[in-house]
Amino acid sequence: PSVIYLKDYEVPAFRVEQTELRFELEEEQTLVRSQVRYVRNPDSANRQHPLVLDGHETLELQRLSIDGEVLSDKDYRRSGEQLLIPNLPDHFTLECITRIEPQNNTALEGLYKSDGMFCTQCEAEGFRRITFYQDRPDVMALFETTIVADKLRYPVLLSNGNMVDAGEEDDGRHWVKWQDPFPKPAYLFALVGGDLQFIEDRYTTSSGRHVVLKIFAEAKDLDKLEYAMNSLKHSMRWDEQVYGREYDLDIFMIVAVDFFNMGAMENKGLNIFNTSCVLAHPETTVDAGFQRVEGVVAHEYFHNWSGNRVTCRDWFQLSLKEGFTVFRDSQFSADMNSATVKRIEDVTLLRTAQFAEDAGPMAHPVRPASFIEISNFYTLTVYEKGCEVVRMLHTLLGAQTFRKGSDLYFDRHDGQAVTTDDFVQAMADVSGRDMSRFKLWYSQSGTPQVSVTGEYDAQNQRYTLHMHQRCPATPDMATKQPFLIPVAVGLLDPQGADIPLQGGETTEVLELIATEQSFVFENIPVEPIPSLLRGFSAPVKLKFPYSREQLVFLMQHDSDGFNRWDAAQQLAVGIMSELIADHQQGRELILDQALVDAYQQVLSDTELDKAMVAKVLTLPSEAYLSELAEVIDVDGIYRVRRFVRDSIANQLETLFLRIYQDNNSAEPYSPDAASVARRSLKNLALAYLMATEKQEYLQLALQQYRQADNMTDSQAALTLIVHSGFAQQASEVLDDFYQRWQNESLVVNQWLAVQASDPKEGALARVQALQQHPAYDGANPNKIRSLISIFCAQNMLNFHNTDGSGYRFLADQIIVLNKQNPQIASRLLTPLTRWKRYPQERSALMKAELERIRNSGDLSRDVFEVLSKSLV
Ligand code: DPP
Ligand code: ZN
Repeated sequence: PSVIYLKDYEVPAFRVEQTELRFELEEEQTLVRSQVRYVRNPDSANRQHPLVLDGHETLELQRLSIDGEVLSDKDYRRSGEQLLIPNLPDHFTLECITRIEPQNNTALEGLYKSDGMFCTQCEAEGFRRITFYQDRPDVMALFETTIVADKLRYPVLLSNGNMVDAGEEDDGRHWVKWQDPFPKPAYLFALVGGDLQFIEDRYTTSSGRHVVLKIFAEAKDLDKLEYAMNSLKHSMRWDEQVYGREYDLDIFMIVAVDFFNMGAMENKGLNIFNTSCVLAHPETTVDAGFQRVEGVVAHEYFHNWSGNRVTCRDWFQLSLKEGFTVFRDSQFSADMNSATVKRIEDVTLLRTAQFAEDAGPMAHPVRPASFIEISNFYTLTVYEKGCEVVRMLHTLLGAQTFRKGSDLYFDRHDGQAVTTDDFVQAMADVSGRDMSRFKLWYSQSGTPQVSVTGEYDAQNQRYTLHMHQRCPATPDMATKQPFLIPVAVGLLDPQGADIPLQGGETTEVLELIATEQSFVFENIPVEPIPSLLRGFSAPVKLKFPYSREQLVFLMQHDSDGFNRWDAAQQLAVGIMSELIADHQQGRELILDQALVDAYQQVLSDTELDKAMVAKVLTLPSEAYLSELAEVIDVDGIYRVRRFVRDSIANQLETLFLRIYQDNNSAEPYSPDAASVARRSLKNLALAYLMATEKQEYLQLALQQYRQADNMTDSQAALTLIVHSGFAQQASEVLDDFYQRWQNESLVVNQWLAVQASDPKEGALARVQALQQHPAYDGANPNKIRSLISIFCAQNMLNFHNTDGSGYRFLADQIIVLNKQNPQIASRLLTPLTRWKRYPQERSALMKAELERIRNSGDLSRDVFEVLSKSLV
């Protein structure tokens, strides 16, 4: 497989004026006829250039004609994934008929079948599995799509834009024609054909356009669509109010499908969603699921402007739409719920998973410089770090100027395919700032590290912060230039109040641009305690030599909610890291009372937001501790985390019981922020109580399991019981849960996940047995994720079993999936790619499995790329 470089970008030799598609959907085959009007691109350097079309090897070419004249196979050349047609006039219409087999498409890219319905996924390069086309985002065209299918089996036939015509044929088939008035690249094309039901609503935009909203699903899921509909309406209003962006068609549709590689897809006017990101009902969906639906519905809707109206020039620019859109959806979710909690959740994901990506073999900049398979770059770096980069622009420019910049960006580039440079240029133009140093965030990989020290000069009432930045080498880039790092800072006096800074503000955004830099604060009457990187103002690792007392002080007093939580994290991480070292040295583990006291204070503070209390009292995860470790000590991390959890549980037992009882309300379920907060605190208390392993708390958990009127409470209890040492009860509730929910596919996924993450010995055998269970389907990505990915990512002790069985198991799965669904296979590889972070014994076993996959035969581009980078 060859490497594709950003530096080699060339404009397409031809542009497309119009794309007409006709699909005949049948059981054994689908015939696709495309009629495309091409014009030679005056911007293309070479006027003799052939037309280069992309087409996957699975395409069976039946007919090719130009302006009505059929081409013979001497008139074109098919090589690999490309079809080249030389000697073309400047204007012509190419007709192409291909035969494809969606029913046998297990990769779930292009046109495929999910549970008997036809659907598509064309981003990034799926359209080439439908017909021969310039499958690149800078080729934008008007699409007209006719779909023909059996009326009884496929009563609903959908595509992008507006439905303009429909009819019936004599043979029981019917047809529908759709027209999309907005030019778009092929990756935004979508088609759906199936026996679907829908709910319908209406929305009037701020300028008075009436929009019909429809959400489609299988009949059995019709009662789970209301929350997504409300989220959609909230998103539409929010985008008008916050970004001045209105919807632009008369209809907006969402379709829920069960077999889907990603979360959802923003196809113009016809979003296609993984059921897991759209279905929600109190009885079957946990709180986090509701929030995910709200966030993903918003994300895909927001893409209508940041992605569709203004799209990417090439796939290196993916973060142009993804980073910006993740930023927009995170602002939306913050507005709809608790901003601080949302920030904590986003930063937790970034610090555990994105920082690990930056420290691993697949490290890449937000705008990668090269790739072998673009599907491998739908990453935490492009999405979450890309979001942080946009957030830094927002922080540096302020909300108002940022909005001017986004307005300019949308106005200037509406209908175009552009680059991240164009985005930053709009921000530079409205602010008058030179953004060249800032742009290093797009081109340099790795997580910058910032060390800070403070110096107080009492005589001159002057406080100085000395900062130093460095960015470790990554496999793709040895040396880095200093970044522009916005560090939001506040200074606390000994009573915990913010000291007013220059201009009367209590938070100042310092701009660290050099390797070493000092920042001076004048008129500081007492030695302050600094609150650094407030709101996590930059995606960096920041170190300041706080004492434990100072961290406790910040936990109690910092006016920045995020930093209060972060102080608790730093305190716990510091204590746990020491304990891990003790464990390695065979010393007795003794928990620093400071942590218990701090937790007790937080639990007793009735003023605090419950969601915050639950976040503060959640110990750093095994994954986060692993990311922070130089060499990952699997057993040490696991044992120490257990020890700390159990010690806290035993010491604060009465307090946890009171918290549990106080928050165990009998009110009917509601997914609003306050109720979510109450349940999260209650279930956290139950988790600590269960850690004591006392019978009475098992009874409490069983009671909650039986009486819960919602999935959040019943699943929390289920997980605690199954993961506890009470084997008898664990197997009873597992059976009961399955009996009750076996017809709800998404709930069954939870049932699989609870077992896959059970840390008790023998987990691998249980996972392997579940693969044979009727509830499992090895072709469905959601099932694979719930069982295999959860086992490998969240069952540390069992996956990393020193006999190598976990690694061997994963490699076996990848070898099968490599042929069946390369995108999923490649994602599953992630835990093994981190082999260099583990001690010799484990790392050798992991590496051997990577090598075994490499030698297993034909590798997909997806798996090949990740393997070859990991085995360097
Ligand atoms: N469907 C993916 C997303 O919305 C890729 N565009 O992020
Ligand atoms: Zn997206």
